[in-house]
Amino acid sequence: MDEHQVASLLKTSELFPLPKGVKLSYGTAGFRADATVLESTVYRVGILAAVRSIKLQSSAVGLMITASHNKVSDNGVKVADSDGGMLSQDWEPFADHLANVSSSQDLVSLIRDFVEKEKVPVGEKFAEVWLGRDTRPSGDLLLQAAKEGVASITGSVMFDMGILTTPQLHWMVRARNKGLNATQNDYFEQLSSSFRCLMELIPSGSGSKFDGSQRKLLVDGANGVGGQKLEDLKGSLNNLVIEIRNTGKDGGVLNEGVGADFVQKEKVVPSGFGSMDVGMRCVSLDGDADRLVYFFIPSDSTGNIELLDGDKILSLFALFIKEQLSVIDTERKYSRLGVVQTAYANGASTNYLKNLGLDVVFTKTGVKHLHEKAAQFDIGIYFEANGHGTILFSETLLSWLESKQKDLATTAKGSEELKAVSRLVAMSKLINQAIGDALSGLLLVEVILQHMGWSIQKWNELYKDLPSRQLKVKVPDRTAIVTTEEETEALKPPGVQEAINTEIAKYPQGRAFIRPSGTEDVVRVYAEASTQEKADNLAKSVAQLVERFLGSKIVPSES
Ligand code: 16G
Ligand code: MG
Repeated sequence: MDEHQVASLLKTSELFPLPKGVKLSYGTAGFRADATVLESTVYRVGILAAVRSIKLQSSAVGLMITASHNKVSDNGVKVADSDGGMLSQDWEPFADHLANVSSSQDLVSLIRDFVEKEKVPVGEKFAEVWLGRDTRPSGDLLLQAAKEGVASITGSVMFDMGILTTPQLHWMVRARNKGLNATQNDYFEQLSSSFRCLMELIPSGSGSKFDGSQRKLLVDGANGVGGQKLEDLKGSLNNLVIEIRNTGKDGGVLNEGVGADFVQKEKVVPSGFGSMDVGMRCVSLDGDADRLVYFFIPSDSTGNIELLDGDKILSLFALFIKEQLSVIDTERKYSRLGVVQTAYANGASTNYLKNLGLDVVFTKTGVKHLHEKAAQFDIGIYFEANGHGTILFSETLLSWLESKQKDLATTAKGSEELKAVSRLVAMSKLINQAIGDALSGLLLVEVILQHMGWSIQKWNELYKDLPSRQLKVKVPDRTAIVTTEEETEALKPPGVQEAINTEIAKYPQGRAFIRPSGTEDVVRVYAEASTQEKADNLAKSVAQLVERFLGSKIVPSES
């Protein structure tokens, strides 16, 4: 780093002092804090994104200011790596140091040491950073801070893409680095054209089962960005009527009583929905539209819903893909299909998937872990129960499919084989290959339901969820809990797992685990059992064990 670079960093960092007492961690998916204390962090993430881009030979890197599922004053910032995925995990410690170093001098030394150690050619190559932001008023100020950070690295180029869903920015970064068109219009065009293509491939018998009202989908936009973007996209979709509520434009508050996180955790009807919607197919997005869950209101509802979570979406996708593969690759020579879940996956879903004959593997919580595992298959489907997930197609499989499609188009026009291949190719374009994406996810669900000729109730019957309960426990030090890689068992503190096992053994179909949260200062407890009452009791006794072993208190308001 030359003098000019050092001077630039010293000058700009003075503008963004770190507020006293703030300690942040990149955590599972970026920095999160109240918008009022996040400016200096966002400025520093601007620096991080620029340095990362230079390290990757000036590939585009994304910086996203997000409004995921947290309350309206909370904000988040994260980096999209050059492949469109999450920031490479080996850069997370640098991100942590960068966010927490206090003086400008220390900040500069930290960057200088890192750049030297990692041999990042700062000053020789330029950086390219793509910026996206959420819908909140705080986004403006935070975006300015991000721009200052990027600009403080000599020779940086940046593209401000405005208000976006998080997956849109990830998609754009991926497309840009593949040399493809990467604007919002290109994103919409890819989604709508692959959706239309899949619609055209629906067997005539099933499609016709979808009468007028079945074509209607009610969307809960969490008062975030997703509903607004879907509003822009819906005009170019055929055979689907989309009614969007909670767009945030009618004064509703982001994530307050609405959205995927609320619906999945509380299992109650979100604001804006009610008795007039009984039986209708509904979907909830989260605030930055990187997750989705479906639900319907049963006729005897007293505020409760029937939830179709990430596991059920995954199961629908798996079934559809398996059906297509059975037509084109009977011996499964070319297409290893795998499913990735976490410990939070409902046991009934895992059984269902295994009974389909699928390879089911588990990783720890967090998109980056699931994504990495899914990429090891030819087709890897990953979903967390909370609605984060997508389907990854390997390059090898895609080129095999594309050449097969070409051959069949001349030799076997109109054949079932050609249709199956074409469906898979269109699917790989519809579903976001960079990260889970509520918009592309819901379009795929919709087209598959029409393909099957299924109502949401019929889809829900694939399997019946085992009753479950989640609790959180506030502890003095959540790092005292160390778990196995898949988070299903606690290795530390000594004795806690044995005590948990004793509790589990008391319940038919009992399953429970504890893990430290990666996003909040709590320990999470998950329990499953044959009835809701039993799942509640098991969760409670495991939470009490956490309390006993770690000297803590169960947070009264459960989530
Ligand atoms: C973040 C993760 C999500 C994970 C959740 C767990 C991404 C994009 N998001 O929201 O995958 O399920 O954290 O939170 O990676 P927890 O550690 O507090 O339970
Ligand atoms: Mg989110």
